[in-house]
Amino acid sequence: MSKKILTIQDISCYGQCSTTVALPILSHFGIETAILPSAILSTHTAGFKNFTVLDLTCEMPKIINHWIDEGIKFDAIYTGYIGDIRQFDYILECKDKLLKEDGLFIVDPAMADNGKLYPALSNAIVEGMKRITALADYVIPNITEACFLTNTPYKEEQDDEFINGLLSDLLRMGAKNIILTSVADDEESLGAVAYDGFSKISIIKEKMEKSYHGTGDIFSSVVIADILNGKDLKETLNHATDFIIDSIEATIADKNHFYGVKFEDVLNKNN
Ligand code: PXL
Repeated sequence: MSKKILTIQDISCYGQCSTTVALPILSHFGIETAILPSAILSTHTAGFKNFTVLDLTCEMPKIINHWIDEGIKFDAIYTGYIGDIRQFDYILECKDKLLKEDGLFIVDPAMADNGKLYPALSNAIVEGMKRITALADYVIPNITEACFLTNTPYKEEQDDEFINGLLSDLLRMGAKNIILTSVADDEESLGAVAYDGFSKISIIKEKMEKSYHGTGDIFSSVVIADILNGKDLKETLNHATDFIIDSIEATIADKNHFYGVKFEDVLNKNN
């Protein structure tokens, strides 16, 4: 039977990130989706100026209460970009009241990259992300987000001590499984590491010459679909990293396509 997921993140109306990538990917891999939108933006906030934002915090309790009345329950909750700190209480209410007892609470703390918070976000969002990370069955941060979550100074050079420190700090905070992205062995490589406190799985591949916005959301969506479909974690990380590489390859020749990747071409080849 197909699994049912609730994703809580923004709708960036244009720009191929958050909800507009999570839904098609999860559906493609056979997961039934529901959304609790945190905000509606005209575009994402990285690479576009003068974007508009409609905060949807006030609508959240109404939607949640209706679902509670209807007895709706999910196999997983997947949180992404959150623009308002009041929403963390609602996320935790969803976890308490809408998630099945054996359901998975999965946090992608989509808030930062390349050493910096995304433009519209404040440190209060980091504190909220720490709260939900502590309760996560899976947390999927990039290195920058892991640094913010663990109060570790960000640095470009990575070594085992730095990566292991981030993984063990996240585990100590309460996250049960960590999937750390943007991990590299050297300047020519990039990949992800999964850690559950016992074993560490690293999948590091050749780094693409260009990076694109939205690839973190795509990576998380593929990983989450695979986890819900019962795939083994090594296979999952291989699948998700290849999916990103193929999406970048499908995009790179189109110079006008600066805002995201053409993941649709890759979905067509993934059955
Ligand atoms: O891809 C993460 C993301 C999601 N939603 C919005 C964003 C970003 C990253 O900048 O701006 C609105």
